[in-house]
Amino acid sequence: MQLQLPRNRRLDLSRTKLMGILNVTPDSFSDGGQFIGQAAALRQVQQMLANGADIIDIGGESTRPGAKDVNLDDELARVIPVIHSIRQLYPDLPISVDTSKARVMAEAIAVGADIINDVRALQEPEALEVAVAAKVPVCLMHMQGQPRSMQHQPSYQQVVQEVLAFLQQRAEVCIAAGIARQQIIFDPGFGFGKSLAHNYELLSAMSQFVETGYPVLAGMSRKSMIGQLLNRDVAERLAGSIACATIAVMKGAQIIRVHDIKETADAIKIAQATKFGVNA
Ligand code: YH5
Repeated sequence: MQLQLPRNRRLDLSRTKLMGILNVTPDSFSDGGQFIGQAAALRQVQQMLANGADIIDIGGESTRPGAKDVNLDDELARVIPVIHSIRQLYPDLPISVDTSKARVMAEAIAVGADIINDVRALQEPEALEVAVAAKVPVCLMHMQGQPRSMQHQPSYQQVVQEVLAFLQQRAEVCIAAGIARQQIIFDPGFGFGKSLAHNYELLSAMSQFVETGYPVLAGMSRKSMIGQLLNRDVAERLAGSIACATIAVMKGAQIIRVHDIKETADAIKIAQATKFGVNA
């Protein structure tokens, strides 16, 4: 299984890939402006790569529970210069852009992004068209509601069936519009309109997502499914995050999206050795 990236590059998914999170929201790089934030972002990328990241995921919209929408110009100003300079420094590095806005997708791809990572599964105006034209891989994520209010009263009859059905339906829409089936990634969307119990039902059922034949991305790093279960603040969630990543890999997830690359890379190596043997 491999994704086709621009400029004839490929991303092989026969071994789990680690996606490193690079937030370029003002709360993460707190000068609000260009230069300090830019340099800090590049240092963080360098460190994530040294620690074993395979993909860097760059996002400028806070989609944490309760977060407000970001306007287009702010998101562009945060994300595009950073992607542009990362691409100049690392010509072959797989870069994904975490956005729902068509303009951000288009400009990000123009400056070198390789993958669209959309928590709204290409449902915003023109997003599907941009993705079709770009021919890049797309990660379709499930979310119930919108970030501002999604954790107020998450409700499902059968969370696993409903999330799977949503992703399958979005995949069919994408394929009908011209996206290649082999370029679609599924993501159950941990924490996006899900209760604690819903999140663990989805993790438990990860194999069902893998059995669809689409590559699966799992993003649980530092989320409240860890904090709530363990009663840990964000800064104390590393062990829980590693446990979640390990379980996802054992159940077949191909891409794991995390903050803590070095520690998660070790855990993934253990999981891979267990699954495929130490010599494989
Ligand atoms: C995801 O799961 N998540 S942004 C709240 C936290 C910690 C982390 C402290 N983008 C995903 O990372 N893209 C985000 O509590 C994503 N899958 C994909 N594909 C939210 C996030 C976070 C939120």
